[in-house]
Amino acid sequence: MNFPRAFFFFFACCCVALMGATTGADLRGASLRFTYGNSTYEINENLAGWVQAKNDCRSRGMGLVSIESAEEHYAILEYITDYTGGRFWTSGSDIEQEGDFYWEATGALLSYTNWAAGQPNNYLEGHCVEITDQYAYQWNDVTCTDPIMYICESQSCVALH
Ligand SMILES: [Ca+2]
Ligand SMILES: [Ca+2]
Repeated sequence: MNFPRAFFFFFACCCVALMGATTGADLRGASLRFTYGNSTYEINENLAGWVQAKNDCRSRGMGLVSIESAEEHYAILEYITDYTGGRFWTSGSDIEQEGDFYWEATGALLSYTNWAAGQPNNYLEGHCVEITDQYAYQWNDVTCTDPIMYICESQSCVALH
């Protein structure tokens, strides 16, 4: 794919996502919205399993959050550490191949990680990645059906060029 085509592809995908985000004004359970860099985030206090959470983000033109840098991780932490005992889904999962964690929302393997000590440990078939107060808001792989809060993310077109 040459550059202009690649650019158009990403631009088009991104703008579709953005349109979804701006026209889907339904903020069911979206308790807090904030931006960092070129992304908009919504913290949802609804408790949902990972698949349901993913679908809820998608219904609003977003995806579960994908965390690509320490800067992004700590930007998000500024907003979630108020939730004492809080647990939050990310889009991270190794549901397809045990041990190969990827961001479901982007399709990319995890590059930056912030696993809690001893994680991921696949305890109780943990295939989905949460950020949890239990481990000082570091990452943990847990059972995907656990009903917990979740963070949606959408990227603006500016992010990709
Ligand atoms: Ca991100
Ligand atoms: Ca675990």
